[in-house]
Amino acid sequence: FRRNHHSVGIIGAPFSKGQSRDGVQLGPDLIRAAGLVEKLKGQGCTVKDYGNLTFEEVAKDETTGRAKRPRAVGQANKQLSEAVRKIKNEGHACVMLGGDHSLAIGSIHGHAACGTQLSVVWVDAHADINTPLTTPTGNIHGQPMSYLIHELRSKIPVMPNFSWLKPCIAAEDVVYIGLRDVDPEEHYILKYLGIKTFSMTEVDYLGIAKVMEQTCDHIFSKVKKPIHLSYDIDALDPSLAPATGTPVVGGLTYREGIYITEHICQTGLLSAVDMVEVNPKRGGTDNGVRSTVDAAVDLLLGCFGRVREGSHSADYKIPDP
Ligand code: 4U7
Ligand code: MN
Ligand code: MN
Ligand code: MN
Repeated sequence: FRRNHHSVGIIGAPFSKGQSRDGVQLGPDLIRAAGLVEKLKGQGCTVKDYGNLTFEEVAKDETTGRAKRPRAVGQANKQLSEAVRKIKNEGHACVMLGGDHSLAIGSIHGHAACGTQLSVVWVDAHADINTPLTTPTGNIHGQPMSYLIHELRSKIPVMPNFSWLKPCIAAEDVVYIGLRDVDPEEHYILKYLGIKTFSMTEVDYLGIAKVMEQTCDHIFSKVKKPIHLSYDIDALDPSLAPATGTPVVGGLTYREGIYITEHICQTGLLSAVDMVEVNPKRGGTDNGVRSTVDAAVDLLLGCFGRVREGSHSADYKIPDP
């Protein structure tokens, strides 16, 4: 028996200032235009679309430490945190459509603000755990985890528009899947905190089924906590999802990517999902953009009950002639 009555709340965050490439702010509307809401309803979900957040221009947003545009990123994430908290309090599984991955700061913070301790499953080519002092690029989309993890609290400088943010995730409650482009400083942090990681090497060695089994063993080893799935589309191989700002060769196949969502859905504990880093101004061709956006939609459908074997409603009967 499959629980297919997901109630889903969608929030769009057309924000791009966590990195420097134009276009990623178009993600939410593009993913909607590919039929996300209708397709979720078509598989039996109840859906409430909360629309897009609007972000104001921030003047004189100078770099602090090495982090670029901290005021804009801090302000946008504060707004997002409040929106996600509201959607969770209204009883929905929250889908956050980005936008760049700096938005995980507000999305995870707002999710955690509902009180319970969370597990985070981070699917990405990158670890996004640079601190504002280790970042090689200054882009905050490569840093969100460092602001969220309790154990890194003393390593984060004071930043403008970040005073609302308190760390809310324990290092032992995080699992990474799909890593293949990790900076040396990030690698040190991952080892230092003992964070569970499945790089593409482990995906190759174990296969995605064992990776997901071990992911769940890890996050359920103590109590069963709600899951926050943060899905960066660049986890997928660029042959499949080229329309993204920081593609890295050697990524997840479509089937591996979907399997992750099916498995997480089956736990019954999926509570919020981020779908980020879709950028239609990258990726070259129309086909490249379409394949990226379609993959993003399919991953979200997998999160909320779609199974490849097919399904039917409980009261279906074969018509008699
Ligand atoms: B994404 C990078 F240096 N690590 O910090 C950085 F390689 O959200 C890339 O995962 C970050 O796409 C990529 O800028 C951020 C870089
Ligand atoms: Mn990435
Ligand atoms: Mn990312
Ligand atoms: Mn990226």
